[in-house]
Amino acid sequence: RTRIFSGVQPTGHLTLGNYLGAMRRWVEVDQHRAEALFCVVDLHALTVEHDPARLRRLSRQAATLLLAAGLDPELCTVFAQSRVDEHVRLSYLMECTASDGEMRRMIQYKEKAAREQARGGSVRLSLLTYPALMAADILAYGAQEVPVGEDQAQHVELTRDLAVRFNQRYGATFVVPKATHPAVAARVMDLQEPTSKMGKSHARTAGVVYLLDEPEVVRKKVMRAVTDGGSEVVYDREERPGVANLLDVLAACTDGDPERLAEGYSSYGALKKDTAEAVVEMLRPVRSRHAELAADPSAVDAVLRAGAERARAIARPRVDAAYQAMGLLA
Ligand code: AQP
Repeated sequence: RTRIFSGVQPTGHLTLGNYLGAMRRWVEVDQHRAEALFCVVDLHALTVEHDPARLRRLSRQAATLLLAAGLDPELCTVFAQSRVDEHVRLSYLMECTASDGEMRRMIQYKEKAAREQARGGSVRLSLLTYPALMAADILAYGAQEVPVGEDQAQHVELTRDLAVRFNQRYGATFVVPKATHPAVAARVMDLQEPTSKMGKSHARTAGVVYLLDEPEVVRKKVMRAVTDGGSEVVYDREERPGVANLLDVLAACTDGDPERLAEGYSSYGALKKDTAEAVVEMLRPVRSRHAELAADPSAVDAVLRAGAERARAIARPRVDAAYQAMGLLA
């Protein structure tokens, strides 16, 4: 059976980008067709400035939202990264497989390092080595597929390189994984700045739709989305990124095709209105299920604990094998 691994970082409240780019497919497709593991990657959240109490809250909220969105612990494994030591154990071996130059080339590193510096903070060393931990996350489980948004493609590509290099040098140990992306909305853009991706840790929140935003807030954010010069509704991601983003979101929410949808609109206002309603309707059941689950945090915690145990059992033999293959007295 195909094995799948993916995760979300509790660096902020989960967004429409996380949902359309990743979570929705995990729920609707991946958990049904494969042996799937989904992780709140809380160690990754330590790569940027953080507050311990907030991190704990956001991690619990992210786990609750994964379940609220429809991940079923009977069908898949849901857990927190920090509860399975194998991630960190393998991460060190990945640091010893990767080169410094490879890490420095990562777009996310360059962007986030610049952001941390602009905020006047220092750049944590772990931000540079983040891809080694992410490679460990994936390779520990022998995952063949990694369903992610487009922004993660470069990290998965590096994971593939590390798996191949390790296997060639130390013997066949890892499955070489591949990234999969949704057909539409693989990169949801910020509504106020449609040339950058919608991100949960952005300081300016007006262009970011959070999964737990009230319907009125969602409507307001979508209605105020930046559109482009001109007034014709055409699908052109290069020249008309704002309108294209709305069409992508509407298409994703309604299982439509963005180019075909564009033909049905003669004004930006109508497009925004329909997009806002489609997003509100799509998120409605997630919000209400989240409210139910959040009322009983111990039940969510029990899911995470059982998930971590299952995950550990899958990861341990492969990570042990990697230690031996590298010549450690494992
Ligand atoms: N805008 C997006 N469009 C499509 N997919 C997206 N993903 C994230 N943003 C978009 C996908 O969601 C999954 C989890 O993402 P993450 O937690 O690794 O990253 P993030 O939400 O971008 O959060 P960060 O790192 O805290 O980011 P910034 O600093 O940008 O706000 C992944 O599969 C990701 O591809």
